[in-house]
Amino acid sequence: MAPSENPLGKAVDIVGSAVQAAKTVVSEKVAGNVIPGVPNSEPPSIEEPTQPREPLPPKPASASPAAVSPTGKPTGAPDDARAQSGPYLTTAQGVRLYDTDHSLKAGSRGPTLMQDHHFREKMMHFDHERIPERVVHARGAAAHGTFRSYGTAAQVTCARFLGVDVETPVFVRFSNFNGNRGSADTVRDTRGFAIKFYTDEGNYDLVGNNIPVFFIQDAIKFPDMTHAAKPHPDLEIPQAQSAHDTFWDFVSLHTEAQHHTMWQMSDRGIPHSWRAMDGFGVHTFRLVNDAGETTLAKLHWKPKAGVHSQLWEEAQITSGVDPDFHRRDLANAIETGAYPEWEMGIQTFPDTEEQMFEGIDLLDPTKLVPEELAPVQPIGLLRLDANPRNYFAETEQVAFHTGHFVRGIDATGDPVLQGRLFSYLDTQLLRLGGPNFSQIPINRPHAPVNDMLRDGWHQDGDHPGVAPYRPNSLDGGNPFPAGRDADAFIDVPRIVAAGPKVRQSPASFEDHFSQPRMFFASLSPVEKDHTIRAYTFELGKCYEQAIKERQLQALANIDADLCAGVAAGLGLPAPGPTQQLADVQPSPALSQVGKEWPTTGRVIGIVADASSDLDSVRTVRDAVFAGGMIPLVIAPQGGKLEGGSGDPVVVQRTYLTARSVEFDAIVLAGTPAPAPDAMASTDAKAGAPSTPNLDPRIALMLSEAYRHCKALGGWADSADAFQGAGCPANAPGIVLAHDPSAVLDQILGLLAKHRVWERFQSVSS
Ligand code: HDE
Repeated sequence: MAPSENPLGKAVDIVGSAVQAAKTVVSEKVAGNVIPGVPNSEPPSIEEPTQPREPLPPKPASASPAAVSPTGKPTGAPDDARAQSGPYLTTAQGVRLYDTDHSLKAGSRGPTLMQDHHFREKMMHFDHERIPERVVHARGAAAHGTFRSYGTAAQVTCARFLGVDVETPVFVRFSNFNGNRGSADTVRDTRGFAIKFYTDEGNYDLVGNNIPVFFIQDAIKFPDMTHAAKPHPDLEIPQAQSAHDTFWDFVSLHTEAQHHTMWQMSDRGIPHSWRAMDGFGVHTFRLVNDAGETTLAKLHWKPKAGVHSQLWEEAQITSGVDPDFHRRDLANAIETGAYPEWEMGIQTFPDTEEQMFEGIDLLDPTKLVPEELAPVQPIGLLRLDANPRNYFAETEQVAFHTGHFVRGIDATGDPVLQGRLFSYLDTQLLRLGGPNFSQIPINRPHAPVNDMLRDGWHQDGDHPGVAPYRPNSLDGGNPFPAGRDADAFIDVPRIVAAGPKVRQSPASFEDHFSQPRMFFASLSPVEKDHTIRAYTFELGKCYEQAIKERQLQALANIDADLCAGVAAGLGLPAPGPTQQLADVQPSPALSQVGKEWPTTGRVIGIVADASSDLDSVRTVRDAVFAGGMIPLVIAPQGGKLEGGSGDPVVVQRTYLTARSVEFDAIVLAGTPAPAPDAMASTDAKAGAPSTPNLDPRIALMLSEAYRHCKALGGWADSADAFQGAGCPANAPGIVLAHDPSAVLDQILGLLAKHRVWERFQSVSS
């Protein structure tokens, strides 16, 4: 394969521009011999550097916000204009300093002098380094990229960024709804999927989730819902989990939450990675075309990698072994050039007075429209290709707002969307310290801004003119309102039905059970098993019987088998339904099992030691890399394995640092004998002692990967390893052959289906 065709092309392209040391790193990476994730663009020296030099260049796979002014003008400034500059340590005022290790004291034994301006400034800044974390979606990470539109939505919207072949820069932040900023990535939760499009008509934010419905039907319930999901207020436990009494107390009473809760209990609540996760705008939006015609639409993101989840045990292990699993996965994929991609799609509906489609109320955010009734039409491709250079400046300070629309896209009366239109601006005032957050570099529009907004905390603009008001003559009348011909935003003049002022929802919002019933009926048997287990686990962690019984009643109104399965696990009787169960058609599109997807970007562990045939290891490693995947060599110790006819093989994980959860598939170059540091009887990670000729940590790794239905394989004498780990060699998804390339071929076939589900019999039907 020519370098330019390599799916990891970026790693190849950057060789020319990086500094010499980074070149070494990249070219080794091209050979598949180095892993992504090194901290900087240049390896450090062992001795502390003493020669003054400019700051190191950033890592090639990262980018910073565009060089535009606070009012959207391109500044032409270099990419690193906002970075630290100069070889010398200075104060914030640019004054060079000769020492930052000692405060200024009256003699070496003190006391410290009040006049120490450097100490005062350093401490003052440190004391104010934190800003309030997001009240929800605090845990997250982000990447830069591009959205290229196909033009297929141009008939229904005049939004220019959705025209034919228009390319728009984006910044995308993924998040967990529930946990604090420091919580683990892989907990059971709803994931945020928020996108800022820097369009040439102004910024458009699409602030969505990986679940197409929401817990509530009215924004006024959001504080209640959030308080219930968060840790209990007395002891602040449990962190980042819904398996506790207050959550189930609320959702079992507030039954409109049942549909969202069901998605969260399904495999969708534990995505394998953000790049294998759907995104949904949730609400119905109103699109407007150039002729002023309107269409209602739901917005979707479909990952090219397919939707893929962790198993529950895998997620729990990952939370401990690598709490940063999702953010690391995203950054590593980008760094290796396996750029994550999603196709954007729309479901469209006629903008009728009732705003209903096939009996589904389009303003009810607890309802989805099955794809079989309204197909998702692809309208563009999102690709993420650069990591942030500074987490705080970009990921923490990015401010999304559901009201950041561009012309051609407008709100509907969905009561949750209406409330969000207030909340997102309000929250930025506290988090980002005032009304000028849109001037923070990551939030700056790339379109000209002339807003007559003035002053306030952190004002970064330097506005000339004397008349920031309209009408004026002193500034020559500037700025002028734009007419329709000058692409002004369109407020759709929709008739608002007259009626009494009331606090109530429409009658159509009262059905809380038919769609969760449809969702459960659409799952494959293995997905049903997982969902039943998840409910059983979560309710099993509640202390109050009344709450369990109440939730069982809600499940009885959804599906008898689901209710019976959970009740059996809880040791409680399964109640019968209290209302007529709806007659529902399954929607096969809701299941994530049974399809095939590209294997690009998947991680394959290769276990080898000094006794292995290293040429076979090189062959497999290079083939994995050439296929756009990430090979990681796992050996007894770090360093390199020498032997055979090629370069030494770089070891990326050791038996001690590796854990099965990191790999989508594992292959063995033989049976790895116990390494010198193996402590079968005392090392908690070692698991139960197995056969004497197998390292116990590899035994644990294989048995976990086996239970998690991962593709496994090996050559040479690796059959012994599987036997020693208790994995039947003839089980589905264990590939044993003499030819390593043949093993890999079969492994890739299995990987395309994500998991070897047929390894175990499902309980559900
Ligand atoms: Fe949010 N939500 N939300 N939300 N939401 C926030 O805004 C809110 C809702 C979502 O990466 C906050 O800047 C209310 C639905 C994401 O920065 C806050 C209601 C959906 C993110 C807020 C909702 C979301 C947020 C907290 C009910 C899916 C993270 C910090 C009316 C369609 C964005 C912030 C990021 C963040 C309020 C409901 C998704 C407090 C009041 C429905 C992905 O303003």
